[in-house]
Order: sequence, then C-alpha cells, then structure tokens
Amino acid sequence: MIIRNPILRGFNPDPSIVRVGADYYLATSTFEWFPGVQIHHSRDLADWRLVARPLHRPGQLDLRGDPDSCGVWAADLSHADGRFHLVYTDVKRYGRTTVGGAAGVSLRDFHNYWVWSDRIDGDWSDPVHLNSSGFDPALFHDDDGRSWLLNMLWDHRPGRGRFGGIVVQELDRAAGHLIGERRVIFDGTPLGFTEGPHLYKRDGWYHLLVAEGGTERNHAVVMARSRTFFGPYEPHPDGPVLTAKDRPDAPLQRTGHGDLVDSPEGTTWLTYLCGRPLPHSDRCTLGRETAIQPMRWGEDGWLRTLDGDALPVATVGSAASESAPARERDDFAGAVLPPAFQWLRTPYPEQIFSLSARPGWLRLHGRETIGSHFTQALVARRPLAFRYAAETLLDYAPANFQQAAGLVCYYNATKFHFLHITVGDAGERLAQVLSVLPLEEGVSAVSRSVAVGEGTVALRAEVDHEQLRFGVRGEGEQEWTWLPETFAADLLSDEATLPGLPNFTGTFIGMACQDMSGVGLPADFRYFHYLEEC
Ligand code: 6LW
Repeated sequence: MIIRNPILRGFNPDPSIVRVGADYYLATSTFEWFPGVQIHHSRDLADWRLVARPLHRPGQLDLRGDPDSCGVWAADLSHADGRFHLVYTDVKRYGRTTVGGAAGVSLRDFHNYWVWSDRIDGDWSDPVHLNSSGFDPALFHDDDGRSWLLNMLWDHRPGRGRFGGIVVQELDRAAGHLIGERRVIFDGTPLGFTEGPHLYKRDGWYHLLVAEGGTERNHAVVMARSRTFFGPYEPHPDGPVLTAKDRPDAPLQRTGHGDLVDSPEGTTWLTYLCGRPLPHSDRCTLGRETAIQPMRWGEDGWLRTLDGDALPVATVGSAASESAPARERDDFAGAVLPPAFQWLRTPYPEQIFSLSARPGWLRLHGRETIGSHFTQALVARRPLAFRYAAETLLDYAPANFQQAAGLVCYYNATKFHFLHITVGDAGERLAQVLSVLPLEEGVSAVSRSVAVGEGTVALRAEVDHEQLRFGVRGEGEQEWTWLPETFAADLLSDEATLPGLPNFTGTFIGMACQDMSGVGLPADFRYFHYLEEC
C-alpha cells in the first residue's frame, strides 16, 4: 500500500477520522460551501471516496449571510453505541481580527451543533444546538458510557489573546443537551492559538491532541496527557508531535489540526491538515488539504512520528510513480449534480439551478452577483492540482450588459476571475473576464473582449501554477480564441489577502450566472470537464 499525501487533495481541511470495523471515515470542513461537511471512506487509508455530505436540508443548515470563510468549521466525527455522531461549528461572524485594533474586542459568533445517524450515508438528524462558547467542538465517549463535548473557548475581552483554552462539558446524549459545569482543562503551550481539541484514552492516560500556532506556517499538532480527565495536562516533553514550523524544506507546510485513529493491527495513524504552496511561492491555491501518516508510541508512553523528527511525510511506502492525473468529464444527464460539485450557502438549490428544466443540461438561474453572501448561482468543484484545464459548453442569450454567465475561477467575493458571455453597447454578444483582486480592496478589472457569434459557445480555462488563460470557441468553430490577457491564478489563494480577513477555503472552478437586471435569465451548461494535464 502506498499512501501519497495529501490523501484528500484540494480544499479539505480540519480532518476528523474514525474507524468502524474495517471502514475508515474522514470528515472535513466545508465553510460557506453547500452541502455542509464532506465525509470520505477508505479501507486502506490510501484511496478515499466521497460517501456523504450530511448537512443538506434547510432544517439542518442555512449559510445565507455567512461571511466568506465562515459557515461550517472543523467537523468532528465519532462513533458510539452503534451511531455516528458529528459536531461542528456554524460561524456567523468573523470580520477583521479585532474591532478597535489589537487592544480592542474581538466579537465573533460560533454556534456548535450535534447531528447523528445510524449509517454514514443515512439521513442525518436535524441539529441540536449545544453551545456557542468557541469553535472546534469534538466529542469524547468515555468507557464509562459518558460523553463529553470539548471546544476551544473564545475570549473576546481586550488583551486576553482570544484563545481562552480548551473547555469540556458533559453531553447527556439521551436528554440532548449539555449538563454539569464547563471547565477549562488545558490552557495550551507557548505556541498559542490552542484549538482543534481531540481526546483519547490509552494505557490509563487521557491524551489531549490540539492544534496550535495558527493555521499558517507555524501550525503544529500538540499533545498533552493526564491521569485524570479534568487534568492537569502535561505537554509532550519534545514539543509539537508534528509540525513544519521553521522547516521550509518539509514536503508539506502548515501541518496541524490533527486526529488519531488506530488500525485493526494496532498502528496509530495521525491525520492532519496541510498546505502545498506553489513552487517558489508561499501561496496555497488549493487551500488546506488532508494528509495522514503512521506514528509510534514510545516506551515513555508519548506519541512520535516514526523517525521521531516531528516532520510530515509526502509518502508512506515507496511510491514508484506519481498518481495518474485526473480526467473527469461530467455531463448533466442525471437528476443530481455529479458528486464533485457544490454551491454556496443556500439550502434551496432549486433557487439557483435545475437539472430538470432542460434535460441533459445544468440550468443556472440568473441571480445575485458573484460573491453575494445570499443567493448567487455558482456551481463549482475543487481543482486538485497546480496544472489543470476546465471546459464547459454554454447556451445563453443575454439581452443587456447586466446579464452574464460563464466559467469562473473563484476563491471568494474578494478574489475571482470570471470569463463570461454578455452584451456590448451595440447589443453584440461578447466574451470578457471580470476579475476582482484581493490585494487592492475593491479593485476589479474587465479584460478586453472578444466577439462571440450566435449559438452555443465553449469556454475553457487553463491553469498552470500562477498563470491562468481563458479561451472561447463558437458553435462550429474548430479553434480556440484565447483572450489576449493572462490572469494571476495565485491571487486565488489563502495567502493573497487584505490583512485581518479569514482565508480558510481554497480555489474552486465552475459555472456561474448573474442577472443584475432581476429578470432571472437562465444559462444552460451541457458538460463540465476537469482535466489535469500531465
Ligand atoms: C479551524 C481551526 C483551524 O476551525 O482553522 O487550522 C479553523 N485550524 O481549528 C478553520 O479551518
């Protein structure tokens, strides 16, 4: 078995893993993207398949109005008494780091929910609100049958450092609410930014695993242990269990926010989030991804990487060759979206798209502008590599300049490149690119346009690391017409941002349709191809 990290390529951060018999399940965060939470399945830890997106009904999740990089953070997946449990945060407010500067208050809104299901791909329950005291909830099911909720405690008060430690409180699963008192069990280490708690019981010890250092280059997996549940917890004598901090040579960067699982053979595996910057850059256009590697328990009862160097590994086992490039051609012949696709925020997808209005086509209804925090018609998928091409076929007849539809490379409202078909001043149909750039607030650019004839039009994006180019091909044409400009793909990354704003997702590539005239003019898409050029 060869494991190539990241095992979940493209925006899949904050992994939580559980094993039930021979089946491993991995839950990752989805933020403002809908449906909420992705759960992948594997039997060998190498090959993973998306098997569930549990939060999909209006009664479960409504992300409309959630700011960029808010929404569903850090789901924690567990299994107890024959049932899967999922706790997660819906972040409703983030804003800039503090209101009133560093000495000001940091007002944010984190709501933690619990859902459950007897089957991983079953109909998950409606959520039960547990608390709102901070983010990164996790459940610990003790062997006395009691369950406990952990989360990081958010301290909004001036000068308190915002991260107030790890708190626990008992969850009465039968009654469906927290009971007893809330207690801080761990204040963290000097690395700070203590979050992402998970608790395990082994050899008479309670082992606490947390993320520290913040999710950028100082990120780390940190462990502490105690003989008693409420602590005190003694940090690992070696420091972080795994980190790429101060190791720019490490094959994976930003490694942190981990979770542990034991194989049937008794090997302990650590899964964690990581970032892969573009070569010769610090920019992660694919966002934070998920990696995994085996660990070992020392004679002293502490967990370490196999080499004891606390470093991430690119592969487990000798990888003779690179994995084959993905070539995914999706048409829209089915009644549901192909599984790789998601949309933004709304639990009412029928308001933005239809797969039945024109059989064999995906119809996007012209709604709000790209970047709207409410109802924008944008359906997209994660790119998984630094080089890829994406192509679609569009049937669209705009009547005025306020109507636009096409192919978009999208990070969030502050950064995207949108190749769209619209109408010029003389009423002619044309293709042009609207770019909104993250570094100069509100700066956007519209490229030079190319004329487009009647009928359907094929649209193509080709991304090669930092460079993006767009092409169009009219009905009956053999050759692509490439727009004269190229565009900065690396601006669509976690790192290219105005200061103080959250950038926790990653680039998506997909289809969009907006109608600022309010007519709701639809655009029809026949297929979507995602091709990793080798
Ligand atoms: C997540 C926190 C983190 O809740 O970033 O890197 C937050 N760690 O644990 C969003 O992914």
